[in-house]
Amino acid sequence: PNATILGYPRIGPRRELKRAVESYWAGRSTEAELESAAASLQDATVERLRALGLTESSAIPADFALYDQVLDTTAALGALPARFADLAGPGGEIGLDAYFTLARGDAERAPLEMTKWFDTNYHYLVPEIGPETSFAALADRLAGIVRRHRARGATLRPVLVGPVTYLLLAKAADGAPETFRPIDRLNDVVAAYRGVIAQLADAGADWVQLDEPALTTEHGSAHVDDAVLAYRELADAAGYDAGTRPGLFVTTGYGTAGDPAAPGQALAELAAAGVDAVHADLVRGARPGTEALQALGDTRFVAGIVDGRNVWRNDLAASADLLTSLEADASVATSTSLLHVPHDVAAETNLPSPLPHWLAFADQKVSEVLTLAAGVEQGPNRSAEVAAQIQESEDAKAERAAAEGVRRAEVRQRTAAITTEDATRADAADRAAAQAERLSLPALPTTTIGSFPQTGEVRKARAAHRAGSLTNEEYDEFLRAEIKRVIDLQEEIGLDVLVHGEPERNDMVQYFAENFDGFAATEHGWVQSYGSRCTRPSILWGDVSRPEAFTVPWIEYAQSLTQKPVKGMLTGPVTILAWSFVRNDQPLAETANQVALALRDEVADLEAAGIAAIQVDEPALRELLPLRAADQPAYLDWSVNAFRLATSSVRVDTQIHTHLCYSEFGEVISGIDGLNADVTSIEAARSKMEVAADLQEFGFGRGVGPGVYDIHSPRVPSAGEVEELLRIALASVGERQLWVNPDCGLKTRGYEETVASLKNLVAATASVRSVDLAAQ
Ligand code: THG
Ligand code: ZN
Repeated sequence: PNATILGYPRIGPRRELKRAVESYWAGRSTEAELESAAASLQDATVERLRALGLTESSAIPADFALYDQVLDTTAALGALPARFADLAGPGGEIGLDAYFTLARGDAERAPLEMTKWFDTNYHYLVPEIGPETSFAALADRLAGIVRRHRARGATLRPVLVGPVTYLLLAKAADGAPETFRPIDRLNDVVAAYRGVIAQLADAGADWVQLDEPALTTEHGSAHVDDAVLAYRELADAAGYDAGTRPGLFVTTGYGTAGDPAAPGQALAELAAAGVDAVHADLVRGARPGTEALQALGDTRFVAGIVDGRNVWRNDLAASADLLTSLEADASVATSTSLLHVPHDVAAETNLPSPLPHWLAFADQKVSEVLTLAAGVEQGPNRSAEVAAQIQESEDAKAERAAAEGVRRAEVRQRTAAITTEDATRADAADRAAAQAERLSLPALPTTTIGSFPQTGEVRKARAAHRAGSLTNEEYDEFLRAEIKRVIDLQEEIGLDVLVHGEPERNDMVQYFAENFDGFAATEHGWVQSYGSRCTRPSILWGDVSRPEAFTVPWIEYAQSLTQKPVKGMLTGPVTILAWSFVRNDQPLAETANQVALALRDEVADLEAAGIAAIQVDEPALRELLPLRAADQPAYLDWSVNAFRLATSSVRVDTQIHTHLCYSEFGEVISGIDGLNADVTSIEAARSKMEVAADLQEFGFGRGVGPGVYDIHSPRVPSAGEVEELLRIALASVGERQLWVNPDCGLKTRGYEETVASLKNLVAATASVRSVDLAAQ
């Protein structure tokens, strides 16, 4: 087709899929009811996309995972890890319940590991591949979807994760030899893909889309040769019944495939291997060279020019110029799947005007793709309709550039005046000494990350307040009672540094966006984060500032209830950017500095209110790390500096804490060190405290709290287990450096397991203090 999208939001305009799936999990609906709800949503999606103009055959992707597209590919290949072998159906197939067990685990087994999808806030389920993993062509579900829509008059284009990306995203199964790499299984997996493609052809697919975004990463770009081997094999007509091989469409979203110094070369190689259409991301990736485009021959070039990851209206005039400059016969598409954006701007009735005019969510992006494709086809003699669309995009751009709030002199003056001094604190040793005196904490201080369980009661009160049935005063009173309960509970458990529990916050980023100028919140702008879980990212559209202190009253109140220190709790600038839709009209570094200064104001007010410890979380520091090593130092420079800018105004005896999630923190350890926090808590329990050795090797000098229990599971760790982890940590981290805390916030946990776990944490610490530390 001349115009297409790589994928569309799956969750539904009113999160229909989330509701259907969660209701099935809860036993409130049957498998047939779930399938019927999923089918209705698919039908509505196909109807919507046709109404928007995607009417050509195969223009609509069949991308309808119930949980995750990588898990769907695992299912289509029957690649069941040995630890789940009993779940296989009689033909080796992965049925619906097996599929959800892989995603969510069961009483005996942890689920497949979940990890970030490239540099996005989407998370996929990691395939576990070993030398013995069996692969087969088991794409009945996807084939059934294609067949059902064929019967309804639509030929869809089924989507799979491509074989090279599938294996590069996999991890080696437990027990695989040390030297084994999942990509070693390429030949076997390709054989199964051939079978899958044949099944899809049999169901009526003319085209199959194979996503190969891993080719755009630092590591994956070294595997273009593997991709060429794989696609030569997949494209070979001899493997299929005569005339039945569908067109193969390979996409490379998120960056530049292969060698970034020779953009387009990898695409030309894939074309030479027999791939029928190749896609490049022209938003994040480099424009393919003219020679490479010419070398494509009969292979269709698909220009991914409409951003699949932001919410801004496309600059159609600039895009049309770029498409013209390619001097090639290109189809037009999105840069990535539209999975990362909400459905429809038109559903938003409360956005401040004129913001909606500047925005494009998934449905608007479909129209943009169609306009650009029509423009390409028409060449210099544009139709009045295309010309009008381009004019409207120009008008919106001009309106946005001049709009009140987009550029505010007082904010600009402040960022322009930032000095190195502003991001510099006193010597770490002086800070440690002053803070020890002010806080007088025991050795191995115990604390938590910040949030306490968000009970149904808390959520109900928030909803009632939003709906207006709970007055501001009543809501305030409720929150204070909740804070008092959490403080009393921590006193009783015997923790050393307390938190207020964050009952007033919905999401740790949304709450800040709501209290800063320059952000807008959507009503229906949900985006899938993993499985049925969604977030509603705020839109950072203007210059950012903080009109008034907003966390201070809660923290001050909490501190008034106890003699022990209560931590002030803030979300860091990088995480606020990573989990919002950020303006695209200036460098991210500039926006980060504005957010940092807004936070700096809150930090100053917390300190002035007498708060002695302030935590600024940066769980997403690793998330925005560029996919290419060459781009990473510049990123770490501005991101780390923004954190320091937010936190460096404080006195020598005010203790700055930070928290980072995710275990792959080794990749950014120098960045973490650069944050220059006095205390850093990190995830560590699941990796059996391996991070302690990393910290020692790096020479990490300040306070550190490697998590001693995994909050992602309701399991209560015994005091003995926690003691053991603390002893491992003490072997690498000095006793004056070590803090004791769980892996992450407790928001998603229940009270019962939380209290039991924290009591064990405190008991274990007491025992290590009296046995190990006293012995020295
Ligand atoms: N906030 C935001 N992004 C995130 C996280 C977060 N990304 C990474 C990490 N945490 C894991 N992601 C999630 C995303 C959503 C939820 C939990 C973890 C979640 N969502 C509720 C749901 O879908 O039912 C809705 C929450 C709400 O009402 O706001 O529980 O913490 N931005
Ligand atoms: Zn965390």
